[in-house]
Order: sequence, then structure tokens, then C-alpha cells
Amino acid sequence: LLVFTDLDGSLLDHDTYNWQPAAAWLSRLERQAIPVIPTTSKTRTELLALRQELGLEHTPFIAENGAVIGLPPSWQHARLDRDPASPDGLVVKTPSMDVDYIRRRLDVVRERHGLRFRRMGEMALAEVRELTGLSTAGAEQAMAREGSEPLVWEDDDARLQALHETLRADGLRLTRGGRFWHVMGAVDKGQASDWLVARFEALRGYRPQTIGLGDGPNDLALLAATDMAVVIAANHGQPMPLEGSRIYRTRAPGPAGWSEGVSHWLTRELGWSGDLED
Ligand code: 2M8
Ligand code: MG
Ligand code: MG
Repeated sequence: LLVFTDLDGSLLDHDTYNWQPAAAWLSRLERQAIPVIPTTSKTRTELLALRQELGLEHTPFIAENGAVIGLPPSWQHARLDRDPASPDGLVVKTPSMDVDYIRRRLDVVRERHGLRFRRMGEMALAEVRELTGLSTAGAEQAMAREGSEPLVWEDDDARLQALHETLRADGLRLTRGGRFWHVMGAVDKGQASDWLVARFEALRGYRPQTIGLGDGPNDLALLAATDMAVVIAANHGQPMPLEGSRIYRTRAPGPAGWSEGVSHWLTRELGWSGDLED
């Protein structure tokens, strides 16, 4: 079993980034050796800090909405990984486009269509801190982008379609996170989770079951790709059009909803019980 999870608004509280309500379930999963795989808009740099805090140093991660995939040693494959591990022991895949290219395209599109938005790469550190509520160090880490660019939309919503279509013609995608719109190459969280499932199968010889958890539109591809999905309650007002018996919608938001969803699938559906003592 693999657990793929969004961070902001899911495992982490949308406003405070607190995850304590999920701590008990995180350690149960760790004791059962079930990998919890962060699948997020955050950057590799943010992940390196957060994985440590969450005790997830030995699991892979999906950063920048699928633009960056990090593999710890136990997920690396002698034949399939040509590129050597970096000094921190990770092999990192970057299936998206380079962030400098994305930024240049965004500037051209903005100019050509007279659109109004601000992208993260042109914001001052203080502005990113203000918009996100992150610390100075946290905002610096969020600004260290490799394969996607967040932006704040300052134009009429009707004009978003122009941005969307022009980007698509350039092979770029636009998706909506909790605070920002995100632009990246032809990647998403669902493709990245499929890639990790295939890697697991190549290493272990069987296909794992998967649980996916997320609260926003940029999680839809992930929730569609996993066997069991959890839509975490949120108040962003965006539609989360998913149906069927493999979807569970939580009552609680954030990390409390996260625990509710994990508990739903593991205890009620997969029959976990007795061996869960804390
Ligand atoms: C951005 O991502 C979130 C994800 O939903 C958002 O759009 O609100 C990214 O810049 C990420 O790197 C950053 O940590 C996060 C902070 O809230 O915002
Ligand atoms: Mg989220
Ligand atoms: Mg996210």
C-alpha cells in the first residue's frame, strides 16, 4: 500500500501549516512500513525540510505539482536510474520544463494579451511571506522553484481562459492551488503518482494498492489516479467533481480530515484494527 498526500490544506492546516492532528496516523503508517508520499505544489527545497519534520525522510516525494520527483536510496533502481544521486542521497527526476522557460513564456503571454497577474519569481521575499504566512526561511524555500511558477491572478476571472488556452498551445498547464495558480509543463500529480507506482512495481514485482488525499483542484488528477481517494473538506468553493464508491469526502478540514480519511479506508474498508495500538 502507498499513501500519496497533498500537504497544504490536507496533511497541513491551510493557515497554520500545523499537522499534529495527523501525527497518530502518521506513526501508525510508519510502524506498518506504509510509505506516505508528499504530493504537493511545494518545492524540493521546502520538502527537504518538511520531510525531516514529518519523519518522512525515507519515502519519495512529488514536488511542484509533479514537476519534480525525489527518490531516496530504497526507491532507486540500478538500471533505470542513469543519473547519479546528489550529495543528499536522492535521485531527482524533473519531467517538466525548466522554470526559466516557463517564466519567459508567461511574460510573453502577459504582454501579448495585456493580462494582469503577478508571478512568484518577480515578487519580493516580503510579499511571498505576506501572501503565504510562511517564515522568511519558508518563503525563501518556496521561491526556490525548478519546474513550475505560482502566480496571483489580478484580472477578471473570465480572462483566465485566454491564459489557459495560450499556455496549452505552448505545452504548458495551469492548475489551481489553495492560494496561487500554478504553471508547469505537461505534468500533474496523477502522472507523477503513476510513475512512482510503476517504479514500485519494477523494484518489488507487484502492483501496490494506493490511497490519495487532497483538498483542491490541483489534486483532482491524483485523486483520479489512486484506488482509494479522500477529498478533504475545504472552503475554497472550487468544485471537486469526483464520484463513485472509491471516493470518501471528509467532514473535517486539514489534518483532522486527513486522519478521518485514512481511518475510513484502513479500518473500515481494509479491515485494519487490532494491531493499531499507539
Ligand atoms: C504554494 O502552494 C500552495 C498549494 O496549494 C498554494 O497554491 O496555495 C507554493 O508556492 C508552495 O511552494 C508554498 O509552500 C505554498 C504556501 O502556502 O504556496
Ligand atoms: Mg492543498
Ligand atoms: Mg498542494
